Amino acid sequence: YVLCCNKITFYLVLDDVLKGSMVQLKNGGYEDIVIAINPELPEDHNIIRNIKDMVKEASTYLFNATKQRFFFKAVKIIIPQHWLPKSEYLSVKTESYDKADVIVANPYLKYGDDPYTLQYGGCGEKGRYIHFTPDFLLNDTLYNIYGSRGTKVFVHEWAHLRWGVFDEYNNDAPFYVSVNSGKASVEATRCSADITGKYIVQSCTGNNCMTRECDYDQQTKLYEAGCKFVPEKTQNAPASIMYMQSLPSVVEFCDQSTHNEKATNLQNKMCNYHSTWEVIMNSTDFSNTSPINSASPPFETSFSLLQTKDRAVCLVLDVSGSMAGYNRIKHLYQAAEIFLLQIIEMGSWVGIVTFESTAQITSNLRQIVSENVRQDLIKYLPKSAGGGTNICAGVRKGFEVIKQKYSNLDGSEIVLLTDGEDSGMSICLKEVEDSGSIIHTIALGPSAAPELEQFSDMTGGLKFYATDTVDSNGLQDAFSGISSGSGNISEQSIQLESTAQSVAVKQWMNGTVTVDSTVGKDTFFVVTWDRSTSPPDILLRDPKGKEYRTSNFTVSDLNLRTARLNIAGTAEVGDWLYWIQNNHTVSQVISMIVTSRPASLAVPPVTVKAHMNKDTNNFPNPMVIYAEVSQGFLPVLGATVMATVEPQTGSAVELRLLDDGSGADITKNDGIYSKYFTTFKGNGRYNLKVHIQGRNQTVRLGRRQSRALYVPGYIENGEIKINAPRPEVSDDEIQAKLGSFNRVATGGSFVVKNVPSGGIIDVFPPCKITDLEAQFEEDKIHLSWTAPGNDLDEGQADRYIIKMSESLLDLRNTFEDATSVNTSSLIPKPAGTKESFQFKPENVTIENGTIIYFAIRAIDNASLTSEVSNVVQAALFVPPKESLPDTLPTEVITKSVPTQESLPDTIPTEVITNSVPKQGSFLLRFLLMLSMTVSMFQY
Ligand SMILES: [Ca+2]
Ligand SMILES: [Ca+2]
Repeated sequence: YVLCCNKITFYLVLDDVLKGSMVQLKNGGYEDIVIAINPELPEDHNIIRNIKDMVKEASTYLFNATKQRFFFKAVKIIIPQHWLPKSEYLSVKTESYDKADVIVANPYLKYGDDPYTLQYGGCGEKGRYIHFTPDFLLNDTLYNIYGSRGTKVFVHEWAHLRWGVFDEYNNDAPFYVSVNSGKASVEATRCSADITGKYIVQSCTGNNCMTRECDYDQQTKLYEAGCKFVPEKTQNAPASIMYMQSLPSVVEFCDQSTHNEKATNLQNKMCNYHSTWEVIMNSTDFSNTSPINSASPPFETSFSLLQTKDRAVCLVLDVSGSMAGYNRIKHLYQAAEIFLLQIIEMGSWVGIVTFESTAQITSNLRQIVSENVRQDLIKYLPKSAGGGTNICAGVRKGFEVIKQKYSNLDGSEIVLLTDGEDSGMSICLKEVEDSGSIIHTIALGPSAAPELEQFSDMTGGLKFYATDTVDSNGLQDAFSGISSGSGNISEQSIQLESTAQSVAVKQWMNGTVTVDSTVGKDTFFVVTWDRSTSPPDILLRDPKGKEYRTSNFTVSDLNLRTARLNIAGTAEVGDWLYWIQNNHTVSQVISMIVTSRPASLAVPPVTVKAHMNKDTNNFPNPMVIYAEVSQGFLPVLGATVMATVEPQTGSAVELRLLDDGSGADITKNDGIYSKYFTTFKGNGRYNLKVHIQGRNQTVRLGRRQSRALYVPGYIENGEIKINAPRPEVSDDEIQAKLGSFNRVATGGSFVVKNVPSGGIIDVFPPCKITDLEAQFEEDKIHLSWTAPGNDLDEGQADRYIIKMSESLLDLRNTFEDATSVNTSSLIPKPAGTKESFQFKPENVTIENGTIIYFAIRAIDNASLTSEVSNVVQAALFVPPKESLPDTLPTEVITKSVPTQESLPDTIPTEVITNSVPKQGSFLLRFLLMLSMTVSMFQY
């Protein structure tokens, strides 16, 4: 481990390709940026016009902010299918709403129009998407709040998305104590520290608002609640875009010279107290380009408008001889039947092709307009296997089927399943890449062609891998994961359960599936078994006690071993209990799969997206598993999220993902559940599946991070102009009554390389501690943090090293040289446990203005050491008496109100008290020192 860090070192190896995104960087110009308009938005061409204006303006601003290096060259805008067609609209090819870089959509609960970027990787890792509301794009009065859309906001969000930098403000820790030449002061969390302004609190009665300077809070020793840093509108500080993008003078990112490493913000915490510009300079975008010698971008941004059309899918299914083994052809039938009967959306077009040495069309393209069409289609699913494997023949035949309806392949989808190798696969790679069709691949068993995923990678398709292990439901889950990427969530099928187990003779498989109020239409319970020719004994009981038995289930063909129950109307909300008995003469695997669709257009369903941090991993890099649980863009908190990672060989690994802001999880309570994955069982394909369970009272909704700063107001020519407060939703709304719910989601497949054969030695150190906190307790320091493990966030570390220093950067740069804290009595707890450690710092005189920084590392039993933790500050600060503003002049001002629907009439009243103890007597002063809760930060 290299300790000294004059250059930025990142633990996680960065992805070359943003997941899903197809953005390309050529000679400094970003091309193929996809901005998608949500299919539910009504037709409004001002949205398109304003997107164009925004990106064009942003291009010049970005060009200058990056010192003539980057600009926006070409953008595609996806237009909803229901908007009236126009001749200038091209058709969507491999682009989709789900993979878009920027989405324009209404939130489910309206709580303002803060633009944000969904970002949950580490420093320097790309984000998922930028979300703008239509109001943000249409309402020009919001300029006062966020600054101009193009020149300010889009670049702020792009930096989150593309370069993985973080906000330099912090609504949760807006102030910190700073000492300059022995004098302590409370400062606003900002970058650069050169930005000037005043600390103002406002209170309003009706439309009359009073402002005054902020008091100190005697508890926190910082400014009182409600206090805002209000900047001077006119000033000289050019940085930073990641702090207050709206300030007119701001045209740069904070760099090494302007960076404020003391600010208690996410940028410092996540990026080791490095500036945003240093992180951008460390990106592959930066190293792959050179500055452009011109005063403005060499090209104006060009736009193409793409309109979505009906979904058209062709199943291209391998029926070669090897498909006869391991019951593969039967499992394929069971899984494809689920796709045709339960998953594919109404109105879509579907065809079926089978292939071995040659390919055959078994069903022409047909539109799903009724249950009858679905039932018809399953008759054409293959039931027998034989022959060789010619993947290209299959894909070409699939293209032929699509062309029965469409003149080109643009936007169509192929679901390509194979279990075999095919040396001739490469001959159609180029053809596939240029086709305009999206290829989803399903690799079945250990011998499926290793090149298969190239088809998905080239066309933006999904990738799945299923083993022959019967009780993992791999194929069913793969087919269930192929729902439309159109963003039309109200039509999509949602998987509530997928579980299987081996059941001994006469034994039972019991379980509960919760149907929540956001789903319930088109609900199917599917039971499969793998040996007997008659179904097991099924008893299913709905929440009202109504019972369904085997005889209520439909069994179309006993050889295919599937029993299916479709619940009429909307399924009862609540717990559905099932008992299934194996009545066969030997044990067999029984599975239960439940799918449903949203109950209504008005309420978005709870959805889950799961994925790994990358598709291909080289050992010994660790991987991270993510599950994003949300309802209409709002994060769903408090769910139990279990991930199952199944390798090509060896048994599956189960892990619990957490949203606790420690280990791999960068933000607590953002609905992104994360965990490191290090249990590599060899090379080859792996698949990921997550089970999510929400229980009563544990689920609530939170806010998004990585937003553009909502400016509280400005000081203009000495006059304080406060903006209307940002709209807040009430606690009642935020604590949405979701009740209980169940979800299952597949996270697709990934490939692991370079795992050494034989025994694996320990290569994983404990993970970096990111939530260290410090507190003064009398004359002692109290530190707390979440324990890392032996291997990142798994297991148990061996010991800790804690260091202290009066310099933050010394701790970061030369941790080993700093003063040690005696940790001999400190024994690490298991990963994920809260640690607490108290000690009396030696040789330190603690007086007003004393700041001590702390950092920690963990070491495992193989002497592997974690990275240096976040650096925390313990500051002793007695607020200056003379600044207590008993008699400050107050001024009455008029609110400059942005037109937002849900603005409250009055600002929530802050309780403002001046209960500062007088600092007269020595005794009182002494007590005050002792009781000082020293300001503490986790940044
Ligand atoms: Ca999280
Ligand atoms: Ca280890």
